[in-house]
Amino acid sequence: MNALPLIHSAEVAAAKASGRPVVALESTIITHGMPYPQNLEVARQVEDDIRGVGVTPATIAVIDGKLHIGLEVDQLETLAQAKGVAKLSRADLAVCMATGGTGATTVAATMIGAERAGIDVFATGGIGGVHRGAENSFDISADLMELAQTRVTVVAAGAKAILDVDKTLEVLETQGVPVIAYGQDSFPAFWSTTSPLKAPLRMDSAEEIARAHRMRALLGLPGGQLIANPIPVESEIPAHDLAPIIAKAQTDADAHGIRGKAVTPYLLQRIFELTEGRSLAANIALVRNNARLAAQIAQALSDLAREA
Ligand code: PSU
Ligand code: MN
Repeated sequence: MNALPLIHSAEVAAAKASGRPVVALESTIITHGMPYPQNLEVARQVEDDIRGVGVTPATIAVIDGKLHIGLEVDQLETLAQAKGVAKLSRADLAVCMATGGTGATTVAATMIGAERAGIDVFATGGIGGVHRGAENSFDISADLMELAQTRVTVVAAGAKAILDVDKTLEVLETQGVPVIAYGQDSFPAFWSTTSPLKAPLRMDSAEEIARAHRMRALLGLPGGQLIANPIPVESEIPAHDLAPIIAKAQTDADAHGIRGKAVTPYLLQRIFELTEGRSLAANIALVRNNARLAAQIAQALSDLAREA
């Protein structure tokens, strides 16, 4: 076993063979981010949104020890219904694969898979970040350090208010990660188009973002870019509606002693329950919006490569 056990779906293999652009998608959002059956519907819809731009989607996951770049229809269905699937970040990926396990990839692990498969762009909902109270818990997502070392452009809707957004931006700055708001100055706040914080950088087109991605590579800089794409305004939920719900979810997590990698899935699940699905509709809208932008960036990168 000297080769990395990496399997492309038929669709991704065909796209790569003919040099067509591919966008990576994570699988933790399916197994730990949304309830069944909406998770499956959304996963399929998001793949179709990418195909609608003429780009190929590659949902990434580990199945029976193999790193899958793109899932077949039955594999996606099985994963969406599976219970107790492992959540894999940078720390867990190799152990899961070496032991023949099955797991869903977080932003960090999906970036690693995408880079190994030669995929430059990845769409998700929200990234992990610095949790509230991190000065005591030290709970800082490995996603932030991954953005600093793995060369993938990640499109997300900013950071959820379950995180300390100020501290998350500070860590990204320290790590040298470009945080680029798309089409506005404000750093978007996941369910809301804007936050009180200004994003460090702004770009207004997929082409500019593609050029910046390429320029980082030409400079020999490791690491990716975080594109903060605001939720479509018609789908947003005002921050003040969610603030008490997030506070309650956090109190419940503390009361139940939720720690480590269980924290983010617990908070997401609790917020779905407490909003009775309202957060889910917004979540779906923003993930689809991110998928479309990611596909445009992947297309622009592919056009740039052809020019050069
Ligand atoms: N934030 C969301 N939705 C998600 C996640 C985060 O709004 O689904 C998932 C992503 O897979 C992300 C992971 O990479 O949680 C972060 O987990 P942790 O905080 O344990 O690093
Ligand atoms: Mn954590």
